[in-house]
Amino acid sequence: MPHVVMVETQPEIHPLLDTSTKSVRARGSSLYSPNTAWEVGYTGKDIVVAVLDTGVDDEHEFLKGKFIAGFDCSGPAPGSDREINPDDLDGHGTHVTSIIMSTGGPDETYKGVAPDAKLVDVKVLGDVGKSFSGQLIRGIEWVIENKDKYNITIINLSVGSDIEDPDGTSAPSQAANMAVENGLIVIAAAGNKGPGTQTLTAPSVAEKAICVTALDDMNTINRVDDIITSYSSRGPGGNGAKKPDIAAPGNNIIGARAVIAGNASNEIIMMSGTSMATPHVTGVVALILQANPNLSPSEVKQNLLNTAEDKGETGWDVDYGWGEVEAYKAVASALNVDFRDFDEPLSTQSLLSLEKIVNGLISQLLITGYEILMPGGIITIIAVTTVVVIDTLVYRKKDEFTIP
Ligand SMILES: [Ca+2]
Ligand SMILES: [Ca+2]
Ligand SMILES: [Ca+2]
Ligand SMILES: [Ca+2]
Repeated sequence: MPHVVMVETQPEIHPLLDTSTKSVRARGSSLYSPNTAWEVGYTGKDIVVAVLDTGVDDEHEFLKGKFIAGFDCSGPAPGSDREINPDDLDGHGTHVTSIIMSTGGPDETYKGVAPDAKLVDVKVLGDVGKSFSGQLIRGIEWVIENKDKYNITIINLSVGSDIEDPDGTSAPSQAANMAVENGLIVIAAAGNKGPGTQTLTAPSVAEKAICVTALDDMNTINRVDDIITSYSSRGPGGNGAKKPDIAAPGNNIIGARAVIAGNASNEIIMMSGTSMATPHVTGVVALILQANPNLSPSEVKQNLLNTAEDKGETGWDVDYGWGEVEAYKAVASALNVDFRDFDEPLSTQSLLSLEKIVNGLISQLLITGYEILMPGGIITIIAVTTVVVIDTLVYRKKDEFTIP
């Protein structure tokens, strides 16, 4: 069987996890608040993610209380699979997991995208960071077998194979498709074989997986300057298939640092790669599932792609897929609310729409942070129950309006 390789490059300097979680509009920020997923109440609460990787040092301060179950199929001997809590002697899996669900420790700086999500720790990669695709497949099979027992809904694959698999028909890709057919959402790293085209790796090329390329967020929260990294693998898939699916920050991301052969504490480390981009998308999927647990894997995928922000060439392209992941829009779409982007001041014509969308609790939260100027005073919107529509009603984003 061909080797499975970690998709990770050497770190450079700069951006932080606390920037990238803001860039994807999960965490609140000076730029995007109050229009972020956390601020409308979605933090991935109790969504269970299986991380198939090098194991996870879940005793790390950022990951305490996350562990639900574990499985180790990384051993060399047949029949050595064990249901245990695997140790991470490499560091890759611990870092990846922190991007998904870190609580950030006491000062909460390095929170993951879905800080209330839970972990199933599936070790498919040996401690030297390489293993066989057979073990990856075994890990996927174990998750399928145990998904109901542990309530697993998502698989994060920041691992890839170096096998040629343009059509997504290799054994790992088939296993990824099988997981989706069994109701799981599979998010997989595109690989770090760019910048050439047709460099995607298995199983990210699997038709039903969500294939993620890596962006550099340029150490700014603003998404405008986010750009594809040179190393990120590019599409298309075989026969021009529209792969990758989506892009996310993955360059110079700070996350939890594992301790080799021991218990991790609270240290951090920077890593880069599509391995680090993938868990950003996984975290957003956890937010989506909390918002609407009834969505099927294909509906979640469609939701992600529909709400991604187009980058590069107009429409789908080989670098960004359908664009950069957007947590706030994805959550709003999952809630099926009459979404509008409140970045811009609302016009008077918007009032009827506003009246409509404040009818639901979640919709009310979507407009938190605005103020309505009315004859006789200003109403700060915290949780609206009724909005009276009158011609003279003016509203504004809180703290961004100067009264003449
Ligand atoms: Ca562990
Ligand atoms: Ca360890
Ligand atoms: Ca940026
Ligand atoms: Ca595009």
